[in-house]
Amino acid sequence: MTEPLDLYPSRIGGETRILPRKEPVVHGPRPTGDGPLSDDDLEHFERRGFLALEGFLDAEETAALREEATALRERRAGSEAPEVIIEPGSGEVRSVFAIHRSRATFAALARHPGLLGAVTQILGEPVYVHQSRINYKPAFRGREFYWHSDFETWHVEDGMPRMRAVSASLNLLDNHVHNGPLMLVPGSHRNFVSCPGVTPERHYEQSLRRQEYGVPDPEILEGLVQRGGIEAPIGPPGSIVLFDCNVMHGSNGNITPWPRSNAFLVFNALDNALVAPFSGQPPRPEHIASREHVEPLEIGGRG
Ligand code: 6CS
Ligand code: FE
Repeated sequence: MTEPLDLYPSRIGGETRILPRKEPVVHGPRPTGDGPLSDDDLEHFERRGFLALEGFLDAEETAALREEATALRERRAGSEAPEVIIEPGSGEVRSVFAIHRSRATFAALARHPGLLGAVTQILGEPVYVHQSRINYKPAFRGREFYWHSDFETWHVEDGMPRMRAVSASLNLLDNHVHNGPLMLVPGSHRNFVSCPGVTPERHYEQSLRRQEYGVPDPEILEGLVQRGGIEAPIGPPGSIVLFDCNVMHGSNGNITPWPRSNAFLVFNALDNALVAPFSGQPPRPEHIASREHVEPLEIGGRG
């Protein structure tokens, strides 16, 4: 069988390069048929690479997820489980992965009519969960997530062929200007930043704590920000940000008394399922990148 073509070579030992995006951003039909997103919403997502929706979930729905996330962190504190990522420099829980598989409430969230409906409008075909996690960004000790494109990592380290995935970041607690909200560079999704260097073996054991490979050079980042600026969609619990897999984003550390805990679900188009990692290295574990659990999601269903 011929090797799938690497449409976005990165970390192949060369210099940083900027490559044009080869895929549409919104794949679904326009004018849109039925679905939670309006044509304006889809145009906004297409132009900027993300869409912030306040009050996406009501207080009761959000409280149930927040309680689940709190209980999960308390149960997992000090855990050696591979799904649990500990903050560098402290014993605090930084992230817990694969929550859509371990917790029924988050499995249901992946099938929430408003969320799955919106993602399906954007991707234009059945989707499955590529990755899920809670980033707790704990009070006082929540460390930063340096600038990166998720797709660059998912392409190189997970073998995601094309830019046909969407992330949803749900605020479980208040995201405000002080406690390290998600920052995105509008319009940065239109170009692929091919990164220098070569991926170290088992890179995820380091990168999920502090990412040093697959990050743009300062000059590149400066250019992207000069063109698009930086936006940090703040909002109360229940707010959600849908963002394209290739939009440049990151978040600052949190030294405030207020944790910034967000749940992330990553939806990948079924026909964009993972192939062999383009890094040539062994695939990352299932709890970081779904290879076996790729059942297409049905609204409200079990699928
Ligand atoms: O490597 C990954 O898949 C993870 N890394 C970051 C910084 N964002 C996406 C994802 O959680
Ligand atoms: Fe990310």
